[in-house]
Formats: sequence, structure tokens, C-alpha cells
Amino acid sequence: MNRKYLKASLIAIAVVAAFVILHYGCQESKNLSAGDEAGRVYVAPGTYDDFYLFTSGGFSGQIGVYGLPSGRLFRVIPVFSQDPEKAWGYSEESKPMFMTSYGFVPWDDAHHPKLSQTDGIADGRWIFINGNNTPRIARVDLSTFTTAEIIEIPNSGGNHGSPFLTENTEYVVASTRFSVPIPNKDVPINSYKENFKGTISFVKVAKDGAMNVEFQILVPGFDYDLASAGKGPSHGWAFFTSYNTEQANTLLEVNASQNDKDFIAAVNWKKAEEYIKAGKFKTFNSTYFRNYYDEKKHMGISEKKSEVRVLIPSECPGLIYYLPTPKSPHGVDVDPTGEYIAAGGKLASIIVVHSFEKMLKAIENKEFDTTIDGIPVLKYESVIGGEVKNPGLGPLHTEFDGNGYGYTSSFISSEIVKWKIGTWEVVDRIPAYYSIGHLCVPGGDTRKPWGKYVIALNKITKDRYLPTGPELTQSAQLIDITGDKMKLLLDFPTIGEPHYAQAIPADILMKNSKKIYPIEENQNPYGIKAEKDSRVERDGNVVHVYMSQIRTHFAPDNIEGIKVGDVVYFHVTNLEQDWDIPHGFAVKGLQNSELLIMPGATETVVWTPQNEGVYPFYCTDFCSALHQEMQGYIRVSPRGSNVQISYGTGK
Ligand code: RUQ
Ligand code: CUA
Repeated sequence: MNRKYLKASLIAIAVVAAFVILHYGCQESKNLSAGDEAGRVYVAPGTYDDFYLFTSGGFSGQIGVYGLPSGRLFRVIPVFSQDPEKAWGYSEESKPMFMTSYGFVPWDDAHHPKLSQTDGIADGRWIFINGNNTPRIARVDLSTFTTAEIIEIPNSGGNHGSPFLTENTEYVVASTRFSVPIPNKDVPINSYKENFKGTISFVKVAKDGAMNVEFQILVPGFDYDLASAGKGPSHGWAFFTSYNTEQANTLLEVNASQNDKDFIAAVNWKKAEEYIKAGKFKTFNSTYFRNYYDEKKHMGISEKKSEVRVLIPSECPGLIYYLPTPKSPHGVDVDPTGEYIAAGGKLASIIVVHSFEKMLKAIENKEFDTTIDGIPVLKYESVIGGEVKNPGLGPLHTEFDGNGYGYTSSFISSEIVKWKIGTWEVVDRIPAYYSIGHLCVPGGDTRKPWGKYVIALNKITKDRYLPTGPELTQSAQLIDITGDKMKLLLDFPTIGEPHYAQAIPADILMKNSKKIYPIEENQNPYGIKAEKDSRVERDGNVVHVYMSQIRTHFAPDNIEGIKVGDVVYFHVTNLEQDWDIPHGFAVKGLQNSELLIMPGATETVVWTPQNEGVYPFYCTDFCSALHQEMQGYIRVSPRGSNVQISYGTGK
């Protein structure tokens, strides 16, 4: 046996062994004996050991994917922000995903991941997340862990209260945090009370996941903060917290903390559907974009929209009611039975829990305090189901365990408080290190929580981890809730600022995980199906390189006839049909990110060489023992040179 070959084989064996250890040694232990058949079948609490945890990346614009109970980071899914690791927002195919009415927007602030549901139970098809700054909602496909769609929300000043969804994923909602003139126009800021409005949007989700802004409701100019849809008996309703009912436009820390109570807006969306059907809407001319990724074409496609239907509450009786809620409420969370609506008041000294049944009675009996812009304000005493006393300072968000308890995060006193639904007594509390914002119980927002853990999502970690300069990591804490007393199990740092998070049993997602894209289904107009189709074509000063990759070479790997001033498109198809064999692509001096191409996919990057010379290109992802051999050269000649296009591999 030739020595070089022997050496290569030994390296290959070592690499394969290392990969096996890396891949399988670090997985959450599998629990395939849980007995579930399909993702949508509910299995009782405690049956599952392992979960995927999806955390918002906050101002990183991404989603972090962790394993539970290990707390280990598996993946960062790029959503609203460019990610050079995966060429998200850099490749020609993914750029359309960032189109908005403001042009190409490569960043956002993502707060609330939300798993799709069927019958009020997370089903593992998709996870949605909001873009707060340039109002958008994204849908991530959980078979590929990639962003499949991003829709812009028109007539919104900032999409914070989003994308909470109804129990069969009929709608994801979007409420505007900042009120603005709608439609937007040039007015003095101190004309706030007269000119500024909020909107609550219902975005329809089709069977295949496609989103459409079905209708919006024009509401008074408060700040609409968070949302939660009804379930079971309250299915058909959705609830939105608001603050700044004072309608202040400056120094809100003082001016928006005057009123003793603000509101939860209760929207009857089934009624809204009737009004839409009956044509009781106004059509606003509003420009916004819907972008989706065509999985067969391996390409993002942008659609421009120009109209949206808007309902005006004063013209639609019964559409929306206000529930008085103390004091600058933040989170609103409906319990698993659908009867109780818990509100976290940032400045409140109790957790207020409204009763859905009492709300319906109060509406029937017209127990109103007043009416604001056609929206009846219900009497507090008529809708209140209970008050949790001594819940800690600054209660924000509540999740449920399915055993009759609520868990509320309290930011200022930095703790989780466990309380009993019905008696409203606090039964346990545990400190969080430090300053918890959201919290997450697996399935804790659904009709049938999986329970087992509560995860604290903390804003501040002073003295908890090694310092990392002026900014310290944010963190999550895993807490066991199977006993009477909550027990801290684990701390782990998070990527980006975790706002909300969602967890789902690993089994539900694992069996749907896509391994490859079948090459025969690749419909990318610049894709190729076999190495023999690889080629280089000149069209004026534009050059298209149709390139293939397979372990461990490019075709072509020698290219000549490129000239300074050319615009070179590398259309790179990864011909592999094996799981976990992406190849990368980068060329020296590329003013862009690498490409990272999945098996069976095609991606494109543009290069404009500025100087003559010879430029190496190579595979950036360690793909086999001979990964370092996966390289090539491009010769760039001066402008006006008569070197003809030529290319090849192995000649
Ligand atoms: S928030 S810490 Cu952006 Cu959901 Cu409450
Ligand atoms: Cu292909 Cu490394």
C-alpha cells in the first residue's frame, strides 16, 4: 500500500471516530420509548426526559437552540439578522428574506419564540418569532431549523406583543408597542393624543404555514405590550396588555405610571372574522413585504403587498373590550383550562387574574365603567377571578405546570413565585440569579403542559460567571418543579438576551428532522444535478460559475479568463446526499461571507475581483480527511485581456 494513501486512510479513520464521538457523545440521551406516535399526540407530563429549548436571541435577532436538561447550545438559527456562518443574508438566495418597505433590513430585535399548536398543544411544525424594531414575524421550519418566512406588519410602530398564537395556529398576533400616526404622517410629537394610534394585527397562517395579514384593528394610542390567545372555552378570544393609557409622549417612566390601572384588551377574533365577511372593514393602502424561502428552488422570494383590511372598534360592537388591570401590566398569560387570564403588573403589588366566565357575564350585563373610542371598559370587580398577594416585586410573566399551579417571574425581587390556581396562595418561591424576565415551562403556555422544569431567563449575571469585559453574559437557569419545592439544577449562559423561550420534547422534533435535500428535486435555476454539468459562462462582464462540490473536490477547480471588473456569480451546488455533509465556499478577497451549502442545495455568492492575479478558493467546512485538499484557483487577467474562459478539474 502506498504510504500517502495509508496516511490518508489513518487520518480518515481518526476523523470519522472523532466525528462519531462529537456527534453522538454530546447528544441529549434519547428517549424513544416514550410511546408517542406522532408529534401531535400528547403524552402525559413526566414521560419525557429530554427537550429542545428555543430561546430568543433578543437584540442578536436570532434563536438559540439548547438541549435540556444539559443546557448545551446546539445551534443558532439565523432569523432577522445576517449570519456570516451560514451566509444568511449574504448569499443571493437569502437576501430577499430581508426585504421590507424600508428596503433591505439585516437586523432586528427578536423577543418571543412561539411553537405552532394543534388543539392547544405544541405540534413541532414551526416556531414563530417577532421582530420588534422593523415590525415583522418570522416562521422557522423545525424540520430544517431554518427560517422559512418573514412577513412585515404594516401600520405598526414596533412589534413587541407578538407572535402569540391561537390554539390551532389559525392566527399569530401582532400588537404595536409604540403608537404612531396611522397611516404615518408628519405631525408634531406633542399632538400624540389626537394623532397617535395603535394596531392589533391578526396574521393568518395557512395549512402550509404561509402567513397573510388578514386584518388589523385600529385601537387607542396606548403601548400594546404582550399578548396571549384564549384556549378551550376562551378559544376565539385573544388578550393584549397595554400600558401608557396616560398617552404620554415623553418621560414615560413618570408620565406613564400615573394611572392606577391600565388595560388588557380582550379581542373577540371570531367576531372580527364575521365583520370582515360582512365587509365592515376599511381598506388601507399600506406597503409591506412577505418573504418566503422556496425549499425546492433553494431561494428566498419577496412579494410586495399594498393593502390591508382594518376594523374600527366604534363601528364593530362586541369586537373588543378593556379589562382594567393594575399597574402598567406587562405579560398576560391564559391558564391551561382557558378560564384564567393572569397579568403581570410591572409596578403592581399583586398578580391580577381575570376570569373569562365573569368577563362574558359582565359583557352580557353591560357592566361598563366607561367607553373609550367605542371600546367598553369593563368594571374591575366584575371581571376579577382572583388576586395573588405577595407575589414578589415587579411580576412580569406566568407559565403553568398543568397540575394547578402558576409560576410567575418577578424582576425586581429576582425570583420565581409558585402559586395555586383557585386559592391564589403563594406556595413556594425560589431566587433567580439575577433579575428574571420571562420564564418557560415546557408546554407551560398550552392546554396540556409537559411540566418537569421551569427555566428562568435572566437579564443580569453579575458575579455568576467569569467577567467578559463591560458586558456580561445573560443566562438561563434550569429548575426542577416535580416536587413541592422548586430545586435549582443548573445555570447556563445564553446567546443574546433571552426574552421568552419555548421547550418541546425532543422526540417530537427528532423524527421530523430533515437529513438532506434530494438533489433530483433541486429546482434552483442555477443549480446543477451532476458534476458533468459544471461550467463557466460569460455574458458581457457578468460571469456565471456553475460549480459542484463532492468529497473532496470542486468542479471546476481551475478557472481562467476572468477579468478585472467582472461580476462573478458562484452558483455552488453540494451534490452530497449524506446527512451532515455540508461544504463551504470562500474565495480570497471575497467582500462577503462564505457559503455553507447543505447536501443537495445550491447557493450563490457574488465576487468582483479588483486586481489581476491568481486567487485561491476552498471549502470552509471540515468535510472529510481530505478537506484540506478541497481547493482551487481562479486566474484574473487585466481588463481588456484576451484570455478566454476556460475551466476544468483534473486536467
Ligand atoms: S419582554 S421580560 Cu420583550 Cu417579552 Cu417581558
Ligand atoms: Cu468540503 Cu471541506
